[in-house]
Amino acid sequence: MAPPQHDVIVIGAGFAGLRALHTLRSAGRRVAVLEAGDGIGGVWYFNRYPGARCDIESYDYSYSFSSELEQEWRWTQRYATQPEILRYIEHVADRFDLHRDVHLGRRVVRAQWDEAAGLWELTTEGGEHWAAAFVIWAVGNLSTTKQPELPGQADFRGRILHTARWPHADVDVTGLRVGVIGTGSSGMQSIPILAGTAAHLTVFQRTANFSVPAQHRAISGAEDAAVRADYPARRARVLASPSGLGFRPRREATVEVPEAERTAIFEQAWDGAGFGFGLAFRDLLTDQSANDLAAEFIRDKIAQIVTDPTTRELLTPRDHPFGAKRPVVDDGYYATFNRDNVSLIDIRTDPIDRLDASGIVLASGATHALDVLVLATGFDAITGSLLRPDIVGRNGLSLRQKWSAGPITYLGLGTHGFPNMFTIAGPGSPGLLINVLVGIEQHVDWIADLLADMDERGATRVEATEAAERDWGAHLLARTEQTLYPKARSYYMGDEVPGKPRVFMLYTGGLRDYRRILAECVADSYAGFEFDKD
Ligand code: NA7
Repeated sequence: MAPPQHDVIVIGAGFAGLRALHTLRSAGRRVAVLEAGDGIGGVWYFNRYPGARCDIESYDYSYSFSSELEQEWRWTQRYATQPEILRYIEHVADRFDLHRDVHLGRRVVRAQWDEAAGLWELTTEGGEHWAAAFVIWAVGNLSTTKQPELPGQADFRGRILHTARWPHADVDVTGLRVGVIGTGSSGMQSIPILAGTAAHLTVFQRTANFSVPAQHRAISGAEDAAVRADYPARRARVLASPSGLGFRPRREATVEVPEAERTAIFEQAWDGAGFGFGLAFRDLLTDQSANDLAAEFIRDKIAQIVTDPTTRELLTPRDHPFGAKRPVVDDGYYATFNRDNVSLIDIRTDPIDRLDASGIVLASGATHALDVLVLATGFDAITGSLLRPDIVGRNGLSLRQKWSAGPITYLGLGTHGFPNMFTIAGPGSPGLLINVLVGIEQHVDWIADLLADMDERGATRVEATEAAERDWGAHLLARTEQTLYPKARSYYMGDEVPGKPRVFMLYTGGLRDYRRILAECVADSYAGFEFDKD
């Protein structure tokens, strides 16, 4: 076989893959990015549904590696919309000449480690072969979409759209009867907008979810200038914060704060913190009584907003702790249910039985006629896009086999039996529990440093040890047990896909602790990784 033309193949051209390309190429490595989609941007390329926005503030959900980039890009909204984020990604790709190494329309279906050659051999859906010594999976936590089992889809005369595969051309629902299944972020963000033009909107809800107001606003010129002047300090605050959002929770235990003061703190967070509401106090996700107080505060807010008593009760989350399932940051979600053209259907008590020619038929036999059905049903999260391709490591071990009872990693970066393979912001790392942009940049820099260290050692192979990943797994579990996360059915726990192992897949210790752990690993000469030359 001819020698490979690349040192590193990166899978995925979203924020993670593009950052990996830029950083590793700048370090002199030959890098190719293989992307399944027809454009760059990952989730921001695919999730074009109305109302799609980031719920982390724009300045913090942006690359930090270039002060020139920071200074030249002008964010216009506190929470950037999907089109604005995609424009930013395109700008970065142009600015750093990334397109030439990104190969679109290449879905990797197989990756096989060749022990003798010390290479990963990759096969795409189209039958192309690629090879490199290192492979980096930058495939995202929320990229393999979940299509619910809906018998009768072929009979339905209307249109079916998935929020994460939204058409590029505008979808006009003016005067149409629209149904939405799913009330996670995608559903809750799109529902108020669809309600504005649809003749009637019917929301099919399985689980009532907690949501806090986004408080969207445009960024003024003065505010922008102030942020630009303070960028390094802002980045430092982000890195020092537990979730990469730039602010620290209050230190007191929630229950110890007198009621009036506590309510004032929750009010302030409700009015301005957006996603940071969950950090109003440090113990909201670790102490049930603290969580009950936050949950009750939100339930009261819902009661104040929603006028119809039956709808209000259905919208009120009561079956899981606040934040244990990903809460939403919305713009007018609850108030949307006061509109005459919006109705809420509880499919927990009366599940969807099938589609027929005119719409949805429930188990009770009730029917809902629709012209458009929107599936906001989410993803096979965190591991979905890593287990979809057939990844085969040393001695023919497949990743699907190895992870059959849940993902096993060391630091969320490597896994034993799969040499020279890394995952970015994936299982075993803080992943989606922190500002994922920060997690991505941290991982890419860490991998780049590791490869440089290998050059110095004269090593060509690196692999996590079995002992290190066993210890990391035990640590992940111990940290998770200190939290309320296991009390909810959520995609963090694998509950979103029937049959998926029920195990919490991310590191719950927060950004600061995770950064310390990665730094200690480096300081200890990459303890827990084995090299072919030490
Ligand atoms: P989510 O948050 O996983 O939400 C999916 C929603 O769809 C949720 O309400 C689900 O109900 C519902 N769902 C999923 N499958 C079904 C079926 N089969 N029947 C009925 N209802 C169903 O995905 P999103 O796209 O909204 O958001 C993903 C992330 O993007 C979000 O967390 C942010 O990080 C940004 P359930 O709660 O499972 O009962």
